[in-house]
Amino acid sequence: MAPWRGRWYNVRMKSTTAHAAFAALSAVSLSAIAGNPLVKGVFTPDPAPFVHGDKVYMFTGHDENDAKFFKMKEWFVFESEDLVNWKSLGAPLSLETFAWAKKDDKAWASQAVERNGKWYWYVCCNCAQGDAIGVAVADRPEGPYRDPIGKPLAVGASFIDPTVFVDDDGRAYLFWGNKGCWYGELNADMVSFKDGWREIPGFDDEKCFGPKSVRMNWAHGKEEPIVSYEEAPWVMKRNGTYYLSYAAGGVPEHMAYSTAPTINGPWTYRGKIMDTPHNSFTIHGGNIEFKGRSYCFGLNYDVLRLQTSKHHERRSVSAQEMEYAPDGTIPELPYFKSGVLRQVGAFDPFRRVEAETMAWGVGLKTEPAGKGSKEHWNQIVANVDDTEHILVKGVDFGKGARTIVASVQCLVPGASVEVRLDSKDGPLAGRLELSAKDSKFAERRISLKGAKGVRDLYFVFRSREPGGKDLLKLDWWKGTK
Ligand code: FUB
Repeated sequence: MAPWRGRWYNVRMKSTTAHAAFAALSAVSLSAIAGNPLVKGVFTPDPAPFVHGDKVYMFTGHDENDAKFFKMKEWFVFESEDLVNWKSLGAPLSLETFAWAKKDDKAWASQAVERNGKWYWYVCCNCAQGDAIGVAVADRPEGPYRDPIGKPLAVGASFIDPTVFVDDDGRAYLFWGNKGCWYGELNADMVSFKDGWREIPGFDDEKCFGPKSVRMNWAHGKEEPIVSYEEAPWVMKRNGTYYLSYAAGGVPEHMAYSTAPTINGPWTYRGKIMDTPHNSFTIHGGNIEFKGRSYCFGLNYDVLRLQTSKHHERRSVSAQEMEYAPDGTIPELPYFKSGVLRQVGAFDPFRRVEAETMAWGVGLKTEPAGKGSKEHWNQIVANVDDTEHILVKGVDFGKGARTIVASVQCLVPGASVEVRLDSKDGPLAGRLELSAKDSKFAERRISLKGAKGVRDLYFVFRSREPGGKDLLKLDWWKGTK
């Protein structure tokens, strides 16, 4: 762990001012956050979105449920066609994938890219020699991933937060670093450097990375200057201009960006993308173009706020649309808020839909379908308690759906699944009662009434007696006409 982490992060978290600010945000209402955060069943920091065909894959870290500071051991993948309903593909990558990685809590930020049919996932973690960048490769975004080189790709102080960029001419580059931004061109194999790496000159230069700020160092009891570039680089290109966005200004961080006419610079500071949010410590973003619109991904703490007003590093990915100004600059965005993300296209219910595809599912867990299964991408929904629900947004039933067939396993006889429309207390379209004879996974048919047009679809789970826990497991569902 780089020394600044211990110094700044720990000290900040003990600050009563910080606690008071977080406490003020404690009352996040459930219904208010149907869009952001994008994933509710698991804490997911450091999003790295990647557009592939008509889907967005999102590679994230994993803040453990009991994390106080960063407690991160694995990385997740999610997939979406509409940016609002996300399917978990599980956690195909962990510190265990890399024999050389220390098995500690530092599975920090990552990014993956597809090239020539292979998926390359760049991560950072600790190794015996210090901070390391590693790479894993797979044939599919959901894995399985393996370490193709059996050693770190790069090792050095503050070597964290890799971001990979493939230019129009096919040349690929890796950028990374905290308090310094290093980069190097990758060979066509994507797992070695062509010519080593170098630091972006003048990373501490205000022209390059923006104004320096001053922060109170609680440990030293005085204000100290903070360099402008902090960490979390993200490289992209638009209309021939290279954009480098990054977390800036020390912690709590804001998001800023610089542009350059070539991948080798010179970089010119262009401004803030997002100001320091009052409830956040880190900010870690990535930008994509999807179906004709531009998006900025990042994180917030809104799922944590449903549980406690105390600050812990339990973060959740969020996103919002952004529009470039005609001159290519990025107007400053407000912090990621609930409900601001528009669904891109309606959801088709007349196909097998994995139950872990959802816009909402607080309290539910997704887990691999088979215990100890290597097919971690085949997830099911578990940990289902009375009144919890799955929301699938903007489902297009067209002229009408007659039934939903669902693969369900009953764990508590008397549990039921209600199919509701528009809200979790909305019109009841159908109900499935479960009994002791349903104790194995099997397809069950739910007759529907009124499921027509584009509606929000809710699966609401109930127990016979109020407050029942761990009622059932749900694998997939499918509408029929
Ligand atoms: O998630 C752990 C670390 O926090 C990341 O590597 C940084 O970018 C910050 O988000």
